[in-house]
Amino acid sequence: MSSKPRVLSGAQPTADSYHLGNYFGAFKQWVALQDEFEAFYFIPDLHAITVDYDPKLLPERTYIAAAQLLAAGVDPKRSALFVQSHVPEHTQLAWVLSGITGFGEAGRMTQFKDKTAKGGTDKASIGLFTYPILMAADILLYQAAKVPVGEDQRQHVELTRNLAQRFNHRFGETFVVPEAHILKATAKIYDLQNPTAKMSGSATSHAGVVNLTDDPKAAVKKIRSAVTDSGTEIRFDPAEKPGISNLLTIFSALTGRTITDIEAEFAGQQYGHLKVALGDIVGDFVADFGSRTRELLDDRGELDRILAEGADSAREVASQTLADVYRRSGFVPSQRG
Ligand code: AQP
Repeated sequence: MSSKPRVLSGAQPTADSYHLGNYFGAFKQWVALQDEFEAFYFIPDLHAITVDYDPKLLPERTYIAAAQLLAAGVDPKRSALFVQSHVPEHTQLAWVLSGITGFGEAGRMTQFKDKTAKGGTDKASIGLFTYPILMAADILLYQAAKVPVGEDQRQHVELTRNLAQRFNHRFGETFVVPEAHILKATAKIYDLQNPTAKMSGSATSHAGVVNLTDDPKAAVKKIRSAVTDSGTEIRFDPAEKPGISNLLTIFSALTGRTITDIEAEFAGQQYGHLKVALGDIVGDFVADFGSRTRELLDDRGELDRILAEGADSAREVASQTLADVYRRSGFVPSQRG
């Protein structure tokens, strides 16, 4: 077993593709952390069923998720890549943690409030309400020191820290208390049509969401039609110019260039010039990403093999943590192993 600290993160298979927000907010960091950490990355299919979903679509979406994570650079030789439902310890630990989570505490999670804002809480599932407890179990099972996520997940990681500390205090030192790892520059990528809302897979319209396997022409069109701000100056100013600032963030993240450098290149030019240049960059990116994803999807046997190996590595760690938790919780050990 590795002596490196551990890192864990997941991304839900709730759409036919991940989007640029997932890529920059999460996946780029996942890939960067693979050397320094023992990495566990997973596809949270159990989380995906907490909202209305089609069970006929879920298997394909799970394979697409796996292929896209590999295409993004998750390396199965260095990281365990697995499907959440293949590791039953996640739900087992979540139940134990639900016993030490306050109802009021769970009720303060803003993502639940956001996700139920439209339909109301009466229509929401209990699963959506307790989702952060399952997420805490996801993280704590692996004794993860760091959790690379976008800004929207900060509060959930904070809850996880509280639960870890509470359990450790009541039952003895059991869990590593994890930290969120959030890259400031790309912590929140915004919807191109509504640049004050986050780019989201469940947006009602995908006109402002660039999916990683969008048809390149469609992606170029989305960038060219992005909502921009009043004025003409191309300057990074999220408060006054959220639309242009979002485009500059994406430009910088895709090219590795600094925002200052990009501002200097476009000094004195119109918004349209920036959009055309960025459209071309995004078009090339999705063309390349899409073809790599399709190639990976063509070999289901290999995807199954990678996911099975990932689940084996995950269970090795998860089963030990759960056994420790059960023992500390006072459960009589099963004699059947
Ligand atoms: N717009 C975003 N900017 C930066 N990071 C983002 N993430 C999501 N949207 C952005 C990060 O991506 C990872 C995976 O997210 P998720 O699939 O678990 O769920 P989510 O945060 O709820 O993402 P979506 O797209 O909004 O999905 P829906 O709407 O379907 O639930 C996380 O690390 C997240 O922070």
